[in-house]
Amino acid sequence: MAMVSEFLGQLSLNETGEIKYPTVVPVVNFDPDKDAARIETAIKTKGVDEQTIIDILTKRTYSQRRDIAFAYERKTKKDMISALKGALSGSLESVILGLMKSTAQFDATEIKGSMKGLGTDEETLIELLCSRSNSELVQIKSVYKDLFKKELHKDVAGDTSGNFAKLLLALVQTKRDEPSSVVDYGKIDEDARALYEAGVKIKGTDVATWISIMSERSVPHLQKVFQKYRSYSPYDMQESIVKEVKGDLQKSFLVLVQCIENKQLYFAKKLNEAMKSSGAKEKIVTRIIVSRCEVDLQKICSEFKSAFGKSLQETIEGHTKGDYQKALLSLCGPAA
Ligand SMILES: [Ca+2]
Repeated sequence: MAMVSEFLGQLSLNETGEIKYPTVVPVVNFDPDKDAARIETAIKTKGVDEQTIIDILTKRTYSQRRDIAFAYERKTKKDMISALKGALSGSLESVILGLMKSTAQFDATEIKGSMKGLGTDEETLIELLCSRSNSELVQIKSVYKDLFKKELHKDVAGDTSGNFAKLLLALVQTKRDEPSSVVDYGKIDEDARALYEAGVKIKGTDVATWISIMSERSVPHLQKVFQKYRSYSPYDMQESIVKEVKGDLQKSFLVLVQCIENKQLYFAKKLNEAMKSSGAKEKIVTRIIVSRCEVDLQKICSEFKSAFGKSLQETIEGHTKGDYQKALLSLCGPAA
C-alpha cells in the first residue's frame, strides 16, 4: 500500500485534467536562497563546479528554478541565466538553459528555431506541432506571441506549403474536441469509414477529410476510430498513410497517428533512434528529455523499457558522456 500511495503522490493533473507522469517533481524543504548561494559558489569556482549546478537544477521544478533565479538576482544583482551561459558550454549548457524555460517557452523557442533563417528543420517542426496536446498548443501559441511578437500560425504559413502547411495550420488552430465521457459508436464508425473512403478506397487522396478528422476529434475517439478503421481497410492507419501520401505530409500524419495511439511510445522510439544513430543526435535527446520531464517522462521510461528490453537510463549511459550524461540521468530519475 505504501508504494501505491507514494506512486500516486507523484502524479499530478494539469489544468485540463490530463494525468501527468513527471520524473521531476517539487523538492521538499525548498530553500531558493540557499540554492542560489550554492549556484553562485559553483559558478565562481575555478573550472566551474558543474556537479553542483546539475544536482540542484535537475532536481527542482521549473517554478522552483525560477524562484532560485529571482533569489540569485536579489543576492548578486546579476542575471542567473546569463551567469550560467557564461559558466557552462556544449550539451550541458543546452540542457541547463532549456530547464530555465517553462515547458511552453521551451517548445515555442524550439519551434521558432526550426523555422529560423533559410530553410526549415521540418523534423523538429513536425515533432513539436504533431505531438503536443491541444492544451499544450494553446499555451505555446500564447507564449510564442509574447516571446517573438508574432503569431505562430503566420510563421508556420510562411515557412511551409501545400497540404503539409494545411495539416500543421489545422493543428495550430487547436480545434480538437476534449475527450467526452460518452462513447459515440455511430460517430466512430462514420469517421473510420470516412477515413477509408477519403484514402485507400479511392484513386488519389482527399487530404482535407483526413486533416479535419485527425485535427478536430478527441484523442480517445480517434484511438477507437483507428481500431474500427481496420474493419474497412486492408491496411491499418499508418500503412494507409505510407501508401497514400508522401514527404513531409506523410511524416506529419505518421507522427500524429503514433502520438494519438501512444504518445509516450512515440517519444521512446524517437529517443532510441536518436541515441543509436552515430554521434548521438543530442539535440533530439535534449529536446525530448527537457520538454517532457515535468509532463510524462516517467511513462516514456516505462514504454522504453517494454519496447527495447533495456532501460532508457542504461541506453543514455551507453551513448552519452560526461556532465551531459549526468544531467540527463538525473532528469530521468532512477530506472524502475
Ligand atoms: Ca487513394
